[in-house]
Amino acid sequence: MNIARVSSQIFLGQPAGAFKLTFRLLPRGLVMENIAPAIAPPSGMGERKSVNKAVLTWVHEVESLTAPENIFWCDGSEEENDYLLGAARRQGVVIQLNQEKAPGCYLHRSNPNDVARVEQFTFICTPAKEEAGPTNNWAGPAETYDKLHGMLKGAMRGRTMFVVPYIMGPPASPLSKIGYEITDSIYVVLSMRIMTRMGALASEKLGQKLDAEFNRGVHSLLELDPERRLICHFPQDNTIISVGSGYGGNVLLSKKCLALRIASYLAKKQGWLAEHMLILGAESPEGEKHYIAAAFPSACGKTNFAMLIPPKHFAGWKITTIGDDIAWMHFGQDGRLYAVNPENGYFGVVPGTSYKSNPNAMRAIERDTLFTNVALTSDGSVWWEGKDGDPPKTATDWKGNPWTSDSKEKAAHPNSRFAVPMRNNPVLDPKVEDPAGVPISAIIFGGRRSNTMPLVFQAFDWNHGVYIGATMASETTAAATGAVGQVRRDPMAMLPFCGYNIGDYFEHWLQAGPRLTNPPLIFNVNWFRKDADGKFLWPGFGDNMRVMKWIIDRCEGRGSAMESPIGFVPRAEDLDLEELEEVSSEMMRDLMAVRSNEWEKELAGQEKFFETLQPYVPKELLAQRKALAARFGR
Ligand code: GTP
Ligand code: SPV
Ligand code: MN
Repeated sequence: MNIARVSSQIFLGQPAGAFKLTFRLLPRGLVMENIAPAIAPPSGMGERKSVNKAVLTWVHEVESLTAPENIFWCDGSEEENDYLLGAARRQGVVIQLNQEKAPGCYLHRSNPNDVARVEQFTFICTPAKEEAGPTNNWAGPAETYDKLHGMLKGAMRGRTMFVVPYIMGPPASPLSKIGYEITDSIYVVLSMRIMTRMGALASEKLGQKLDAEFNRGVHSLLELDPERRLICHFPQDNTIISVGSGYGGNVLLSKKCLALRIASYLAKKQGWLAEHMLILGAESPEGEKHYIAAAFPSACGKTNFAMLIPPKHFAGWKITTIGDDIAWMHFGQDGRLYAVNPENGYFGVVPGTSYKSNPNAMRAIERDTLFTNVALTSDGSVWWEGKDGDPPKTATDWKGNPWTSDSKEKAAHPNSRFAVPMRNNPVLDPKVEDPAGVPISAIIFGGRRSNTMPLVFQAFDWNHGVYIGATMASETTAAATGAVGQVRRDPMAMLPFCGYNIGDYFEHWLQAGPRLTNPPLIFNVNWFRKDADGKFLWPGFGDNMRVMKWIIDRCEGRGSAMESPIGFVPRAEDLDLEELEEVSSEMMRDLMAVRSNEWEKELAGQEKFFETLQPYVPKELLAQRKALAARFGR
C-alpha cells in the first residue's frame, strides 16, 4: 500500500517514540499518518460550550462535515493553556525551551513546505468577480463552498476539533468584532490565545441573541499538501475557510483574513477604515503627545518602528506602542481619525531582531513566547541570524537538522516569527484598551526601495497623500512565498489584504478626506535606500526617530521643508541629525535626492500599474498622476 506524503512536521526534533502514530483511511483510499491526532482532555476541560444557538448550529454543521473524534471548546483559561501546551509537547507540535532561560517559551517547526503566506492560493469569493476587483484572486461562492466542503469532508477524522471564540479590538469598543475559529491544529489554538482576546469573554460578549454578528472561521490542516492549500474569504457571509496550511497569516484567521480582508470589506460598507498599519504614540519631553499610523508592506519595518527607542540625543522622548500590524480607524465627532489595534499580540519577524535593533522586542520575547521556525541551541534556547553575539558553533536548524556556524543554509527561516502577548511590550501605550481609540496626527506610507524614494517627504494634501499610498511600491520579502527583492506595487501595503475591489478602496480613501475636518497629514518614508555598493544609506531603527521628529514638527506647523515635484521634502538642516556620525552629508544628499531619471521610471511604473487596474482607478487619482508628471515637466 502507498503511504502518501508522510509529513515530517511531527518528527522534527523529537526523540523516537515520543508520540504514537495513528493512521487513518482517507476517502481516496490512501493510508496516511494522522498529523493531528485527537487529544483526550480530562473531564471538565474543553467542555465550555457556547450558549449561542447560532454558534451551536454552525459548530454542529462543521462537525457533521469534518467528523472529528471529539470537540474541544476553548475558554482561554490558564489551566486550559497549560493542558494544551502539554498535549502539544507530547505530540511534538511544540518543543519546550529551557524554562530557566526562556520561561513560558516554546518552539514550533512548521512543515518546510509551509513557511509563509500563500497569495496565489488566497481567494475573495464574492457573487460578482468585479467586487473582488483586479488585484484579488476570485472564485464564485457556491462552487468554492462545494470544493472546500469536499476537501473538508471527514478531514478531522481521528482529530480534535477545537472551537476558539475571540474578540478583536478592545472589548468595550464599538469597533470590536467577535470571531469563532474552528481548527484541528493545537498550534493555532495556542497562537490565537496570544494574538487575540480569546476564550470565555468572547462568548459572553456575543451572548445568546440568534442574530448576534460573528465571523465564522473554519481551518483544517488537511495533510499540509501545498496542492490542497486554499485560503478563501466570503465577505458577504462573514466567513473564512482555510485548508492545507498550518502557518501564520494563512491560519490565524483573526489576523489578515478577518482583521484586514473581511474587515476592509465591512469598513467600506460601514464607513470606517481597516488598514495594514502600526500605531504608535510619541511624547515629547514637554509632554506633547501625537499618535501616528504607518503602513509598510510585510517585513518592511512596522513592528520595529512601533517599538523604537530614540537615540540618546532624543533623551526625554517616549515612544509607546498601540499596535504593530493592523489599525481599525473611525471618524471621530471632532473631525479626527481615531485608531484601535484589533490584536492582542505581535506575530513578528524574528531574523534581525536584537538588543541593538529592537531592545523592546527582545525584552518582550524573553518569556511567554511561541517561536516558529527559529534555530534551537544545545542549551534549549533559540537562535537566529542577526541575534546579538556570535552564532553558536552548533545548533538544530529550523527544519530540525544539525547546523554548524559553517553551514551555508540559514539556521532560522527568513520568515521565522515570534508570537508574544502585547502585555510583554515594555512600552505598551496606556491607551491600548481605550474603546474610543487614539487620535491620529499623521499617516505614513513606506516601502522597501533601494533607489528613487527619498528618506521622507510629505504629501501636499489629502488627495495627493492617497495617490502616494495608492502608487506605493516595495521589494518583495520572505513574508509571502515567491521571489524576494522584486519591486511590486503594493497600494497602502494592502495589495494582499484588501478584501474588495481596489478601485472602490481608493475611492473610500478619497472620500475619507472631506469627512475629516482635522485630517492626519500624510507622509512617505523609505528606510531602505542603498548606495552604489548596495549598503543601506540610513541606519534605520532607533534613528528613524529623527524622521518622526520632523513629521511631528510638520503636524505642529513648525518644521520647515522645501517644495519638490513629489511633495514637501526636508533639507538636511530641517532634520535633527546631531550625533549621527555614520551618515555623512554626502550620504544625506543621496538619501534625500529626487532624481529625474529615477522618477521617469517611477512615473512609468505608476502609469503601468494603474493600467492594470482599469477601469477602476478613480478619476482623481488619474488627475494626480498627470499633475505629478507635469511637475516633472512632462
Ligand atoms: P510583518 O510582520 O510581516 O507585517 O513585518 P513588519 O512590517 O512588522 O516588519 P518588521 O518590523 O518585523 O521588520 C522586518 C525586517 O526589516 C526585519 O528583518 C528588520 O530587522 C528589518 N528592519 C526593520 N526596520 C528597519 C530599518 O529601519 N532599517 C533597516 N535597514 N531594516 C529594518
Ligand atoms: C504579514 O505578512 O504582513 C504578517 C505576517 O504580518 S502573517 O500574519 O503571516 O500574514
Ligand atoms: Mn503584517
